[in-house]
Amino acid sequence: LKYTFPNDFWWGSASSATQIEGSDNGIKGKDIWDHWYQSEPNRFFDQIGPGQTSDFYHHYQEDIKNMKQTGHNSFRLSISWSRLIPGGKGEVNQQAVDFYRDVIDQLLAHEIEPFVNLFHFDMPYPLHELGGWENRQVIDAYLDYATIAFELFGDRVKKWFTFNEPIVPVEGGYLYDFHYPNIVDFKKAIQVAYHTMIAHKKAVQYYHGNFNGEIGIILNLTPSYPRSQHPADLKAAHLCDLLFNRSFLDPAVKGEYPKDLIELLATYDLLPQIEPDDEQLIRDHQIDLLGVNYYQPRRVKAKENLPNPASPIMPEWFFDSYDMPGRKMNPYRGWEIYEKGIYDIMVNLKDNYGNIPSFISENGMGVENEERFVNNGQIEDDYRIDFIKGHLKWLHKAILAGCNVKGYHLWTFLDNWSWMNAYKNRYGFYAVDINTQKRTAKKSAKWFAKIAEQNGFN
Ligand code: BGP
Repeated sequence: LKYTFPNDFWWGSASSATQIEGSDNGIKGKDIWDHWYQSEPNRFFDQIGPGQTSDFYHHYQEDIKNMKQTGHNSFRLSISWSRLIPGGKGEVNQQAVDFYRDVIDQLLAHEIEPFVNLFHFDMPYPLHELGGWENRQVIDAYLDYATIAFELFGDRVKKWFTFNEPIVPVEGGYLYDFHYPNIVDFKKAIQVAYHTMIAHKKAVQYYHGNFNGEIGIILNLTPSYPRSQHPADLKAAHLCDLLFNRSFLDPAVKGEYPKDLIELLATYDLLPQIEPDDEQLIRDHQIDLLGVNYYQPRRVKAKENLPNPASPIMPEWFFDSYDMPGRKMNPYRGWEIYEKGIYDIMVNLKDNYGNIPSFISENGMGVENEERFVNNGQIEDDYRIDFIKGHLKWLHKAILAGCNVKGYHLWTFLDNWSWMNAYKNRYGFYAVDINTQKRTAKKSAKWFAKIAEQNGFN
């Protein structure tokens, strides 16, 4: 084979609880998404909510068999905090314990290693009412939840993740308007990001002190490419990288925040409130494993006009985005496709982050109205096969260059509900008819089974 991957390479896919389980199934407390959908359905694409989604809650046995058929040796799920502990803190829901235990056991029985993530955008609503991540007490509630999850499932699960894309609730909820509570307040955004990192560190500290598996974090690393080598463009790309990547990457992997980031925040009076022991906590508890979600890069240039000082401070005060001429776009969803980005990320981790063990924890191609590609009862998603192949070629090149890459997970296994986009963008190896819950393998599922079995492709 032209592209052969290392032995024990992790082939699989990723999911999240809110997006596949169905909030209306089983006993579950409200999270912010249930609340937001119930109070403002018009915000959501086609007014479809998280109530049923792809009903993994009742179909997991079938889905796990299908994962096996699709060549999976690993699969990422998340635990829904508000299913496990419906009030956010306090009583544990035994029905949820039984459900997650059985999901994990079924995965193990099929020789699919469970990668379990604790938080995927789904703050329990009662904790949101206390201020969510703005409130330091919520860190204690998170640590209680993490501890309970480790104790309940830690005998079976050996790969844990504290957060998926922790920058996204910061951006979506406190700067732009695609997550609850959708307010614009840069200072709060920084506090929320900081508290999330403290929660992450406390979970890592507890896990390392009491368990023997590996624990990490999943970050959406978006390379910031400058328009030119002009110093002003380079500076713009650097600031963008500090805010959107290094704000989590550096403390998680190196145990410290970048000095330039601290200076930038200090200049604008944006530094968060900290407590005396935080510095040591951040310094001493590094991750074992880094998940990298990669969809598209950021194209950045120097600001053309100075920001209006009377307007609220935003990341865009420091750089402008631009549409690079000739860039390749996904015609079915509108995001840029730039396969080499995956290589650049991995080389950066090798050169600047101690070559930390890492893997692609999400990469995928969303397609609107994917039914149009049905032929003989199957979605012929050759575009997705090309997309995966293109990225895997660059990942392979990164491995040849010495990068410590352990695996590749597609986003996602089943077509699912996706936050404000609801069911608009389909990403799965399996199509799901949301009325009948019938699952149908796409062409890419069969192709992926083959490359996983061969451990590579030509
Ligand atoms: C990632 C999230 C996933 C998923 C994916 C696709 O950032 O971790 O949860 O939503 O993006 O997003 P979308 O459906 O909006 O295209």
